[in-house]
Amino acid sequence: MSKITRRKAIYLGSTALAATVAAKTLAQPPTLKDYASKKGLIYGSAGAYSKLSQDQEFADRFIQECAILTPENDLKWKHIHPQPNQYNFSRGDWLLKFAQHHRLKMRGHTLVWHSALPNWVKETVNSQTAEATLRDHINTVAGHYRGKIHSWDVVNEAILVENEHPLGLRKTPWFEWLGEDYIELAFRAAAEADPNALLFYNDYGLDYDNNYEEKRRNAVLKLLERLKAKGTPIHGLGLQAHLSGANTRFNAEKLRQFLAYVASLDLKIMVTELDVADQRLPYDHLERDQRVADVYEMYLSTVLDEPNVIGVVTWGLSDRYTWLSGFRPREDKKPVRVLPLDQELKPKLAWESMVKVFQSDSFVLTKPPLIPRSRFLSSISEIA
Ligand code: 9MR
Repeated sequence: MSKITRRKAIYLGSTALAATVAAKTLAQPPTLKDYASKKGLIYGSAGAYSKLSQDQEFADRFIQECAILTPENDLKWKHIHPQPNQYNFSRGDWLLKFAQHHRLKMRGHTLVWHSALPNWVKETVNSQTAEATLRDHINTVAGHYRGKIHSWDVVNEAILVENEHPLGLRKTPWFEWLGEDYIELAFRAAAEADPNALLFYNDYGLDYDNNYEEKRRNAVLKLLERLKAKGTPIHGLGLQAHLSGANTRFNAEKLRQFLAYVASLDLKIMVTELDVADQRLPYDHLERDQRVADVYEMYLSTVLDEPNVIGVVTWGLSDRYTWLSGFRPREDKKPVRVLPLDQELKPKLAWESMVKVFQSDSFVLTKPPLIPRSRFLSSISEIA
């Protein structure tokens, strides 16, 4: 409510309603999206149709905290393209309306992934039909949401170094049918279908200082370099950032260098799926929340130092709904505490850490000097 309207409400304050509305508006404290936007960043969360449409209290909180929504599952192949000639946009459309109505932007997740594929894909597609199938899907889905999507995760998780491909590529069905070109093809098709969306490559396991993630970072960089060299319409790298509170192998300088290289390819960066698993952390809430919060702070203060980073999306907003409850449960079977808000939708220390980083001037947006490329990137043969 603007100042004038607020004053008017108090002046007309004979009605209890006006007073209540004014008090409520005045009492509304800033939220993550407000702190982020003061730094020129966008903050949001993944959310599912099944939760946002059923849980009003959660949906209300979601729109207070978030400026962008990523459909957690509802745009994946399995849900949106359940049969070869059948598309189901109902849940995606509901989420888009919800976002638009509450002035949130929407991300698109995801056009090409090896997972969440409906059975018909593996049963009926072959190397002769794969290109047409992929093009049809991208044209139809990205075309349906043309002009409405902030950024698409066009290709998700195309790197898997243990597959021992010389370039570190994952042997997904699309790769088996079309070779590496499926990636470029997907970006070109997405650019045609929605010329206004930012087009992202999205992947996990790029965060920690160990050999495995070092190989993954190298493979991702090389992939991005090849795509850029071919003039592929790609605009950014999505860092999923599924972190772990128990992992101590964090090296701010290495991660910062990696991001500087990505930025030097003229790519934006977005944290797309941030959460901090609490397996192997103490049960005690204070201790656990503190460690989880420290990881949020450590990670974000490093990543937000890179000026090409445009936003942060957490993979869920509240511990009430998180994939980690099922996929990374605690050993003691107690509820996980991995997101900014607790199950009651109250801010936790993780929320405070995020605010602290968004408010901080310590990331002063200066690029560190790049170390020579030869020292940073291992040779192609070292990737696999
Ligand atoms: O959180 C998502 C979970 O509900 C789904 O069952 C799963 C399979 O579709 O995908 C989860 O989200 C994943 C995301 O789409 C890609 N990066 C990893 C995420 C966590 O597994």
